[in-house]
Amino acid sequence: MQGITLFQYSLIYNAFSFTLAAMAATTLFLWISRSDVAAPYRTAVTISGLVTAIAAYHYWRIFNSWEAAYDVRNGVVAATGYAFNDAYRYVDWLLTVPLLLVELVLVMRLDPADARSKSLTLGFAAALMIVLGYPGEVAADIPTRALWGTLSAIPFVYIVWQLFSGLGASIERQPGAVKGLVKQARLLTFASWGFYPIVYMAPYVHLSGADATTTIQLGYTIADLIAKAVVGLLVFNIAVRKSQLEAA
Ligand SMILES: *C/C=C(C)/C=C/C=C(C)/C=C/C1=C(C)CCCC1(C)C
Repeated sequence: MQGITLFQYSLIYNAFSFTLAAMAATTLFLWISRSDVAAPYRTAVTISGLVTAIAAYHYWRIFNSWEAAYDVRNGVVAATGYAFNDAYRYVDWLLTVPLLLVELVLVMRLDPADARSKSLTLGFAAALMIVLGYPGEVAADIPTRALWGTLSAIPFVYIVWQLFSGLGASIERQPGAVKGLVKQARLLTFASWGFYPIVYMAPYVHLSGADATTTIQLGYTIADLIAKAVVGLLVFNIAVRKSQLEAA
C-alpha cells in the first residue's frame, strides 16, 4: 500500500494495542466474577468472556501482523512487503458473532426449547453474514465489494428483524427491573453492529489506499470494543440484577 503516514500507522498501532488490553482485561473480569451471578446465568457470563478472549487472541495476531507489514525508520513508514492479514478479523467474527447472539439469548433466560431454536437460527444467520462479507472485504474493485456486501446484508437484516420482533416479545416479558438494561443491550448491539457495514462502505466514497485502510481498521476496532467488551459487561450487569431479583 502506498503512502501511509506515521500518524495513520501509529493511530492503528495504538488502537490495536489498546483493544488487545481491553479485551484481555474484560475476559479476566468476567471469568473471575462469574460466581457473582446465580447458576442459570453463569453460561451467559462464561460466553461473554469467551467472546472477549477470542477477540484478545485475534487482536494479538492482528497487532503483530500490522507491525510486520511496516518498517518505521527516522519517522518514515515503509511497507516491508509482508501483507497485513485481514483474515484474522473475519475468523474472529465467524466465532464471536454467533456467540454474542447466544450470550444475549441466554441472559434473557427463555424457555429451553425457544432458547435453543433462537440460538441456532440467529447463530447460523450471523455466520452466513460473515462468510458472505469476506470475499467483498478482500476484493480489489468496488463492484465486487458491493455485490458481496449486499448479499451479506440479507442475513444482517434478518438478525436485526429478529432482535426487534422475535426477541422483542421476550424482552417485554423480562422483569421490570431489568427490562431497561436488556433493551439497552439490544440497542447497543444494534448500533455497534450497524457500524460495521457503514465502515465497510468507506471505499465507496472514494477513500482509497492508506486512508481507506486507516478508516476501516479504526472503525472495526471501535465497533469491536463496543459490541464485545461493553455489551459483555452489560450482559454481566443484567445477570447480576436478575440473580438478585430471583434470590429475593
Ligand atoms: C465482534 C464482531 C462483530 C459484532 C461483528 C459484526 C459484523 C457485522 C455486523 C458485519 C456486517 C457486514 C455487513 C452487514 C455487510 C458488509 C460486510 C460486513 C461483514 C461488514
